[in-house]
Amino acid sequence: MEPVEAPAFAEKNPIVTVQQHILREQRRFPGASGEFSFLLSGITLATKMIAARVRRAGLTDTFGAEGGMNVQGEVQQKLDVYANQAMMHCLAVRESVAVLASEENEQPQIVDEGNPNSHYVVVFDPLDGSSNIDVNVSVGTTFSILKRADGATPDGGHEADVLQTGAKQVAAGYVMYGSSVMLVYTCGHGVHGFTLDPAIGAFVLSHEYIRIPKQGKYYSVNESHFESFPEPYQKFLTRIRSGELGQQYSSRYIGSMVADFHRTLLKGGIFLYPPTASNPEGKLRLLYEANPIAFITEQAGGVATDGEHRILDKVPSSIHERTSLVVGGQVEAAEFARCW
Ligand code: AHM
Ligand code: MG
Repeated sequence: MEPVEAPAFAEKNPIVTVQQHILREQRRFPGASGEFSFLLSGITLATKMIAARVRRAGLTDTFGAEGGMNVQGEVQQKLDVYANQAMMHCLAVRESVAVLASEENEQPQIVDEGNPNSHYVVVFDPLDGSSNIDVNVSVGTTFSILKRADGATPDGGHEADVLQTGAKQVAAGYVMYGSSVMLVYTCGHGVHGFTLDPAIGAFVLSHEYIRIPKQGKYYSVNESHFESFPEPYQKFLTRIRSGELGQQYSSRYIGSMVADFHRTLLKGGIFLYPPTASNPEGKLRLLYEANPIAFITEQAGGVATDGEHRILDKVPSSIHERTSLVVGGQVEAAEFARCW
């Protein structure tokens, strides 16, 4: 084998880590200081810590419930607690972070009280789908990054900082702890995916400029609630099952939003969590589940609504507010809209 010069090797085998990618993205913004990439490195560090724990879950007595309830009255899983602590810790030490809000905390947390250099608000679900942990099913972390709201003060303006529409997100993403660990994010310039290379401990660019296919083969919904779905959802599901969209669709439902969405993003189709009898507003949370997914969906060329309205335009009134969610490719979304 011919010896390869170092620069030539780098050109032929360009490894781009998520940090390099963010720095590259940042150059688009004149005056960017690097603080945003440092913030993102808090998320990559925390999610690598979570990934390591998830991988060893059965070995380290971290399966099962912690015993406590979170703010929504659900039993907290041990890994939920760990994931929340990892995210809170890794982000709180980033100077640029002003406010942190988590599914696991009732109130947003103010970081580094009053620091004028803190511009960012990070809202996240540290471990979504955690009821799946005990059976080794994929789970994920979702996050949404906002700039502090105009006029918000360091001493108590934090509700206004968090309660912004999804259209104001400056970046959003998720990490999926699946057969491999993947980070998918957008800063508003396309959607990019990075796979964690366990050999080097870095997220490496593996999916650049992801586009959701115009039409896919799968629909994804918890059909056990079919009878209580509003009529347009029933009509749509009946049509999609009967081949009226010009092809036979298959059903796929994991019950872990990040995993169900990730498949929809890469393979196309539609994911729905409609209002149901037990969750008349929908089950998923607007700020840290629906908003990041909607931002990614739109950046990938898809459509994200609550059934009737664009998710990113919804004005939140509380931090843990729930919403219905319909995300998918252009063909499925157009057909869904026709069912109203
Ligand atoms: P969680 O935040 O308590 O983990 O719940 C959210 C999860 C989503 O990941 C998933 O889409 C949904 O709950 C599944 O709900 P269901 O079991 O009602 O289908
Ligand atoms: Mg959740």
